[in-house]
Amino acid sequence: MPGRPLRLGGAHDALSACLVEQAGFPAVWLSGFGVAAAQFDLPDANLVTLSESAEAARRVAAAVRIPVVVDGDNGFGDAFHAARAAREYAAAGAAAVCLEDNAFPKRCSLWASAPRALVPPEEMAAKIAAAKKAAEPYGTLVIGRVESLIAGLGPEDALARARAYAEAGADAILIHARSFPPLGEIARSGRVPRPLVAVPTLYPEVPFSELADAGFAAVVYANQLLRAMVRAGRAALSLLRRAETLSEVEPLISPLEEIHRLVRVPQEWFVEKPQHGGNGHDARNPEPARPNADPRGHHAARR
Ligand code: SPV
Ligand code: MG
Repeated sequence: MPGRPLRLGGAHDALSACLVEQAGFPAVWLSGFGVAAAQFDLPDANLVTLSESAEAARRVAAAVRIPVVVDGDNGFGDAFHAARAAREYAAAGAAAVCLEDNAFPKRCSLWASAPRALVPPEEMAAKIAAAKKAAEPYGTLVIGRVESLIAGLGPEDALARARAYAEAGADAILIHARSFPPLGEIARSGRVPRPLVAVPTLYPEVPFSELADAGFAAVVYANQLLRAMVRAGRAALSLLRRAETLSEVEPLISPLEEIHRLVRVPQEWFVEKPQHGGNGHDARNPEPARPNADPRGHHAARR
């Protein structure tokens, strides 16, 4: 009987990664799409540099204790670049780095009609091997990501690439897809000799239990938090633009205390002291203290 896949919550910065952690996800996916959109207002097309992306990874890894899986896009070039990227992410504290076989510059997999090209499988296998060698001393895993189904190359190409990347040293294989049937077939075939990862953004109707039954080891919810934040933010801003008092907006926004707690302000600095004789004010907190609050302001260990 297959086990239950690990659910990875997608984040785009340190604060969103904290939300993922506090929601109870066992690991966070640092989304390239999300970092480009949220931190740079850019499309997901290799416009964010390795330094910028590694810095984002460093901030996220410092902010949470759950493992951080960093989306390393296509490794920014050939095997030399992939090795450097893997080392930078590993040094930043990534538990795993995911590298995809899109040619540089990449086009986001979620764009239905964008022109796209994959690097040849042998070249990608060499990139995976180089990344693995660079990441290994840090204990960082490498996920090989196959884009054949996104690029219209079919399940046989996807399977051949998955097996080649596993052979080259990938610890897990992510096969991206527009729809579930061809991917489900590959997963059920049992012919990929590594744990399989799914990103169901484009087949959201497929139940989690079906992904589990097909044998997936992990499922990435890559951008749902970003999209939730955009929708919630727009609703609050729309009201804010018209409101007579700020109080009208309060039901749509988090209490200040919640933000103070998220960034670990010492509780005694923001919880109101009871007035002498008592004024009936209830200074209890709206939610429990952050489980990973560290009095030194940083985390000694993350994994
Ligand atoms: C990301 O979150 O950046 C991903 C998943 O790579 S996707 O955007 O679906 O390609
Ligand atoms: Mg990405």
